[in-house]
This record gives sequence, structure tokens and C-alpha cells, in this order.
Amino acid sequence: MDIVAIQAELNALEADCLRELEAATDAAQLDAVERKYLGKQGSIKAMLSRLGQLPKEQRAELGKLLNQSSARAEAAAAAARDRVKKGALAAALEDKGFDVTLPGRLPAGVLRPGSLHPLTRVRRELEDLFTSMGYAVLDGPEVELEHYNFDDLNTPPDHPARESQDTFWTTTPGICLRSHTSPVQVRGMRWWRKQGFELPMRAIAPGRVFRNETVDASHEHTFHQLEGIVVGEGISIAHLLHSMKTLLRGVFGRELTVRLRPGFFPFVEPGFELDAQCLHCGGKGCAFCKHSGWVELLPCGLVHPHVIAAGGFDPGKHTGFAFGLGLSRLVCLRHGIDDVRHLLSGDVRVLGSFV
Ligand code: FA5
Repeated sequence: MDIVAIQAELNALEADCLRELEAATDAAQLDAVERKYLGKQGSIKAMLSRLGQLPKEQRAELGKLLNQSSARAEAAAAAARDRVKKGALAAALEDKGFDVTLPGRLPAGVLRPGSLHPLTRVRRELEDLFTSMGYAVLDGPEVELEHYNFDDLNTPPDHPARESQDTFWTTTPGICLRSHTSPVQVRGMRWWRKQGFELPMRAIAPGRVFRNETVDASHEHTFHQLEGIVVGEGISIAHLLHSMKTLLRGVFGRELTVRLRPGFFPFVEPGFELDAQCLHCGGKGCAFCKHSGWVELLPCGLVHPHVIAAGGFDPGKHTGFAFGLGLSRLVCLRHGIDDVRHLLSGDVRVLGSFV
């Protein structure tokens, strides 16, 4: 056979290949055409075996022709693939049964739907509960002035109570990470006055706080509290108790067994510790309640006159109550989480159980 005959055969093969690529309407058909002509066993490639039939001087020429032909067929195959892909997408979009707003279908267990963190959920519930009773929701800085974190809260530098909250200090003197949400008491009172709002002032301030302390099942170095403060004329312990009961009923949907005992905080007088019976062990004692059967949850009291004055109100006329709910512990109690460290662990298995 001479080169002219082989060349004619090659041209015919190429033309067939291009026609079949053109006619293919889906990826499977394209695969078949590519296999038939361009695959290792494909007929264009098979022409290589014919080189041996030619005299030496014509082999290079046929080799070149074969390469050119393969390159053209491969380019046509790529273009056909592109056409088929675009066509499939256009057809899918045309199809009235295709809803682009539907979430993707994923193999089960690969990706889970997102969910709100239990802390966020309880915080939002409490915000709803308190705003429905006329409270404002305030915010305060996490990096706080020592002044607001301690001094204005009737806790001067030499006060022993400073040691009960192991504070993270920054390298700038007078600036710390807030060790509780109570600085929002004074910030809030000043803001309330500046706005010219009427009394009683009612506000809550949920947020993150930090303590340089040894962590265990009920202690984290970073945790959440929810501060509450009410200031006006004639605000008494009766108001405080009623509000605390409303709060706990709102969170747990039922009355909890609670006890009130005297508690010391420089910024309240008198001060109380409201403990809830441990729901993990029903009061029998476990690691979460440090085997006492009770969980310290809600310290509270009547706002100290010095703090009322620091907030810009008249301690001769105005009284108030304040509380500092341990939000992280409350979330643990409500959701049966037996270790507060799970909350901020970032472990998706924790979040996944609250979808
Ligand atoms: C305070 O922080 C006061 N500011 C609360 C307060 C506010 C009293 C207003 C009176 C008036 P205490 O240090 O006890 O108090 O912390 C309050 C709550 O935060 C505790 O009852 C507990 O539920 C929670 N808590 C304290 N330390 C930790 C910790 N390391 N990890 C998780 N929760 C904690």
C-alpha cells in the first residue's frame, strides 16, 4: 500500500470521527466515539501500525499526518464535550421541575445541617423573655478598664474580693479581660441617664467573660454570663426574687428546686447566692455539682449605694437589684451537658446533638 491510499483512509477516518463527535448528544456517547477513534486501541491510533508497510522515507511524513489528524480530532472532542456540558446545564435550567432554590442533595453523614449553638439559643430565649418585660439588651467591651471591672463596683485595688476572680491582665496597666459582666451595670446606668430614659432602668447584658483559673467540669477560663440590673424608686428584694423565679421558669419551663443563701459581692448589699438543685444527679452529688447536689447559678442582690452613685443615680432616692447569671452552667444544666468545657470546645459532635 502506498502513502496516498493510507492518507485517504486516514482522512476518511477523521471525517467519520468528526461527524460522530458532532452527532453525540451526551457524555456517554462522546466517551464511546473517543474510545473508537482516539483511544489506545482506537482506529486513528491503529494507523500507526501501518507505518511499517511504507518505505522508510515516507514513514516520517505519515507520522506527521497522523499527529495532525489526532490533534484535530482531539480538539473537536474537547469542543463537543463543552457543547454537551453547556447543553445539559441549559436543559436542566429549562426544565420546570428543576428548582435552583432547593438545597443540594448530599450523601447522608457527609455534611450536617448547621444549627445554633445551645448558648446562642438560650441567650436569645432569655433576651426575648426580658425584652417582653421591658428590659433593654446592652453590650459591653470584653477588654475592659480595671475601673469598670472593679473600682466602680465598690472593689478598690486593695480589696480582697479582687482575688476571688483571677483576672487576665493585659500588658497595659489598668486594662484587663473582664472577669464578669458586672461592669455593664455602671456603663448601663450612665448610658440610661445620658439617653434621658425614664426609671426604672431595666437592662440585661449577656456576654463572654474570662478568668485565669484552673479548669474543671464546672469551670472554664472563658465562659458566658448574663447580667441583669433594675434601678428605680422602691426597688426591693421582692422584685428581685420575683424576677429570678420568672427567669428560671422561662429557661426550664418549670419550677426548679432552688435555695437562697447569703453571698458576698462588694457591689451588692445584701447579696445572695441562688443555687439550683443539680439536674444531672437530682441532688445526689456528681462531678458537675462538686458532689454537693447544688449548682451555684445566680448570684444576686440589691445594688450597693456606691455603685448606684457611680452610675450617676441618687443613692438617697434610688435602689436597685442586680444579678449575674452563669449562662454557661445554666446551658449545661438545661441540656444535660455534664462538663462546661464541651461548650466552647468547637467539637461539632457537641453542636450536632442540638440540631
Ligand atoms: C460574679 O461574677 C458576679 N459578677 C455576679 C453578680 C452580679 C453578683 C450581680 C451580684 C450581682 P461569680 O464569680 O459567682 O459572680 O460568677 C457568677 C456565675 O458565673 C457563677 O454562679 C457561675 O454560674 C458562673 N461561673 C463562675 N465562674 C465560672 C467558670 N469558671 N466557668 C463557668 N461558669 C462560671
